[in-house]
Amino acid sequence: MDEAIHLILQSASAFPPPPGIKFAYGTAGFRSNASLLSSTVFRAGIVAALRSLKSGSVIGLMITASHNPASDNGVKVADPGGGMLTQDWEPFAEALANAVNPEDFVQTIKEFMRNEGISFKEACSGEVLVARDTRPSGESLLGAAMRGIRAVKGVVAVDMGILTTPQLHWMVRNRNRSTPATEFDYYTQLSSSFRTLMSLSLKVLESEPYTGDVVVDGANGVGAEKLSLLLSFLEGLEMQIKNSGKEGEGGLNERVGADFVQKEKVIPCGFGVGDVGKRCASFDGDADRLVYFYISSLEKQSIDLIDGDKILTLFAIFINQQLNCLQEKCHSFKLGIVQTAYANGASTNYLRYLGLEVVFTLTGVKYLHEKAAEYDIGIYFEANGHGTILFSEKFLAWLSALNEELGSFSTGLEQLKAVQRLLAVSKLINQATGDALSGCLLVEAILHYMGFSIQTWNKLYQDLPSRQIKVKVADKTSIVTTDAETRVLRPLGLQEAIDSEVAKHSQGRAFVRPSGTEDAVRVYAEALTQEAADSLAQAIAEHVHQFAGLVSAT
Ligand code: G16
Repeated sequence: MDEAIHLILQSASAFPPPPGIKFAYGTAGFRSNASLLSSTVFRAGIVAALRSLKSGSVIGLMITASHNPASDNGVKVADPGGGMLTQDWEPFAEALANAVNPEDFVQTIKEFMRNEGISFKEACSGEVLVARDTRPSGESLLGAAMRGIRAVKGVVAVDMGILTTPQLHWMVRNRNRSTPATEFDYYTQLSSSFRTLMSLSLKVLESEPYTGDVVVDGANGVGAEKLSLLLSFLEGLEMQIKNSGKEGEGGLNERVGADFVQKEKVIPCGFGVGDVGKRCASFDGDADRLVYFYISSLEKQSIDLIDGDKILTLFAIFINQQLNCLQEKCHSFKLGIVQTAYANGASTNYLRYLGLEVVFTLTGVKYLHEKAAEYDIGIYFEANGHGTILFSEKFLAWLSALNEELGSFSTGLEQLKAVQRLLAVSKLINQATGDALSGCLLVEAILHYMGFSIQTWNKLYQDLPSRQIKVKVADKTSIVTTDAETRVLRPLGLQEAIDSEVAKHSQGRAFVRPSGTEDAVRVYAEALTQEAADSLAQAIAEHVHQFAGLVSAT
């Protein structure tokens, strides 16, 4: 053991931690300015390698900062099921990232391995798949990750190249299930299940026709290239891709992409007069978020946003319709909807009006995914466009058996079609994590099935006007929240100030929380009019500033 630890320590000396910086395993792993990250990424490699030894499974390590600016980067670990690193391991990942001297570093690893019962093994006992997005800093950080993984005796590091975050999660899940797991397999599975779903659509005579004519904003990130690869498997499907990151198209996430579109509610760069009237979709920098929009006024540069909540609603209606069709056969299966405090109040009301069970978690896919997995079918989405549909093994086994049973009677039966639609959705939608590519194909298939235009979809319910603001404060950790991040515990007095602002507005709702991916405090406000939501958010941002010390507000 001591010799193996000594080898880790030797490799670590090439990646000294930057002095005076404390790293936190936030909402989605470690994130920071890329120039500060090599030691953290090296150490995250060690964490992933130990996770692989402990679980006896393939683990993923993704180098990305997703929606953050191009100068940032980050790293996160994908667990054997393809989901986020188990939360039990986050304190170890943090302690290791922050160990300043060699003694602390060695002690942290030794103690953790002892507590977890992990021992070093012979060659090829563990395996970590490493991928990165298109950030320029990705290549050198990849080197640090590979060194960190390989420093752990018995673990192999495999460079998977440039991928979207959801593609890596999907591959990890599939490798551990011994199902096809290459990038080629990903496109094959998505395209064939999409084609199946389209072939099972109703013949909608009276509603607006499906045109397949979508314009996609690739955020100048990895999603654009991967989408065009996916489309090469789907001959005949028309999608125009903008902001693909090519020379002259602008920077990663810079006034483009899902985060920009959802927060600012304005037309992203690269879109203009030719896109008026069209159905548009935006991915984020690593293609794990998806929102839709259409241009409402070129003059005002405004859009009508179809956010994660409305994508969730579309999915929920569709799934519920199929389940209703199978009602007499499946009363015991449970459908659950998972949202966060950012969900627009109108979406929650609408989902509950449809009779669906809606529950809430903290912000972060890691929380939503875990909750959704408790249902037979769990649909989760954050308003910012992160989300997917999870199917339990038990439900899928039941569907497969029913497919065989009904298939032996007749092929045209509506119940059989419902079963086959659900099976196709389970293959199309990424079961490991939210995925803009697979989500986009599912949206397209459902719009086609329902005969909905984007405007019809948008009118399912009317969003309550909302506003989000980022406040830069001296120390975001001075804000401590409770009640699923909807109330502030500290600094004392801030919650009372928020309450008194909210009370001034009819249907007002607001909360603040420190971001887990950016150095900022987020303010969310909802009210009856846009002006009221804007002024409520602004007033609360000023209180945050007074209580926590302002650097800037945007
Ligand atoms: C990550 C997480 C999301 C979360 C978002 C913002 O997204 O995966 O679940 O909603 O960060 O988190 P926060 O408000 O704490 O900054 P992404 O797209 O950046 O990976």
